[in-house]
Amino acid sequence: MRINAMLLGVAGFALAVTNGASASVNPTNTYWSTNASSCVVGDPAIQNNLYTISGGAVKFVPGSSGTITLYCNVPPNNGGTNPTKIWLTYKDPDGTGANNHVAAGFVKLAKTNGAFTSITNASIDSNTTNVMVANHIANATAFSETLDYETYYYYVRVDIVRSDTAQDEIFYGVSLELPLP
Ligand SMILES: [Ca+2]
Repeated sequence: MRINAMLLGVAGFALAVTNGASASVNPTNTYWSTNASSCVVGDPAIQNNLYTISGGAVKFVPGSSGTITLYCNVPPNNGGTNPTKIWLTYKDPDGTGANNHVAAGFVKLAKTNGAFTSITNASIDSNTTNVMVANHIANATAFSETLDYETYYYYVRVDIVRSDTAQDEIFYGVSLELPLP
């Protein structure tokens, strides 16, 4: 029993080393990422019981409509290269139709006074493509932002908007990338 425990310990260590090695193979594409349910939901969606979580993704409670806003913290990534792409994994069953969509934008707040700035070219919207199944999109034009955590807080805002309750759009996750993965 004691030997088995020792062997398991060795196996666990070997696995950790393997994971560490594989993680370092391609370390530069993703600056930051999160699954949907790890973001904080804005209170209108909470007060109106609009959202539900399934498998780490966020979507509307059946029959409900409106806007679910999520705020996803982007903490400092020491050693990370400045990202240029925002990448969204989602489902928008009416494609370019305007009744339903998922949108994301990269935002910064000044540490001195909370002044809000949407970072130029760092917004994406599922209505720009007619794919109606689970999909991913990224901004076509690279954004240029030298991340400065001494001066700003950073986050990604995601809006899941639904007016047609027959459509079941989903927000799975979002990331900041360099270059386009
Ligand atoms: Ca749509």
